[in-house]
Amino acid sequence: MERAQRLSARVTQEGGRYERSQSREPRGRSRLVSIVGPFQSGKTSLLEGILARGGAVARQGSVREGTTVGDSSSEGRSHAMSVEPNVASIDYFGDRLTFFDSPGSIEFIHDMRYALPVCDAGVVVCEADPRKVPALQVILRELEDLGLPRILFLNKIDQANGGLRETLEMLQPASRTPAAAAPDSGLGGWRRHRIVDLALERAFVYREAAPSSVIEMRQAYSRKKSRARYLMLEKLADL
Ligand SMILES: Nc1nc2c(ncn2[C@@H]2O[C@H](COP(=O)(O)OP(=O)(O)O)[C@@H](O)[C@H]2O)c(=O)[nH]1
Ligand SMILES: [Mg+2]
Repeated sequence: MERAQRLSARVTQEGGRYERSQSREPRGRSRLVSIVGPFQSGKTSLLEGILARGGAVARQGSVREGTTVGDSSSEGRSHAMSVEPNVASIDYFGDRLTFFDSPGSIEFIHDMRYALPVCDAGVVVCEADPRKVPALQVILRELEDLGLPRILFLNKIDQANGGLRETLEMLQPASRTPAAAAPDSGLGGWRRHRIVDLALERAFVYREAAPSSVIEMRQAYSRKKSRARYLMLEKLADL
């Protein structure tokens, strides 16, 4: 209970800072996020998507066409794979988010190891492919051992056969902690979604291939949100 209250005070303080800075100017905090995952899972492509949606590049590049911001060395381009880390930033609601996309090939795992201890979080790009689960496990262990907050980003859903539940079950052995799906993250489910960020107490609308916009939280919804936020913090405090 006490831990939940302390946690609540901390996220409220952080949330206040967000609310005061909803512009895209970089005047909030800096966060370093590592993009990791098995070889060829789509890390550099994800970085490209983030840069395009975050307004850092006008047009999203493609690994196949050799037009990405990352992998721009001649060696990277000729192999169509990362041979060194790619680092790039976007400004997101007043915070500067810097992404560190490390090569997934096992020969380059040291690049990931050097960076992880100074990262704030990890995005683990994975595929619904059972052959990639052992490699995913190796990478997740590194993050787990450092206690780094992590989210799985399920990529190549255009090639996936099973549903979300089967995919989670298939990926679960790679993670020591239970993997949970973000609500309504089934195909197409996000398209017109309003999302409530319980931790930072703000609501926004997800728009396909465009920056999200912050919206006002309706009064009626606000009470429900307070309850859900309290339950979430209680749960987190028990972990
Ligand atoms: N079908 C499909 N291919 C993808 C997707 N994302 C990336 N790729 C392809 O997968 C290959 C590896 O992508 P890349 O971003 O270099 O992976 P990385 O090694 O993890 O950085 C490239 O040929 C991409 O075009 C996706 O969502 N679907
Ligand atoms: Mg890459």
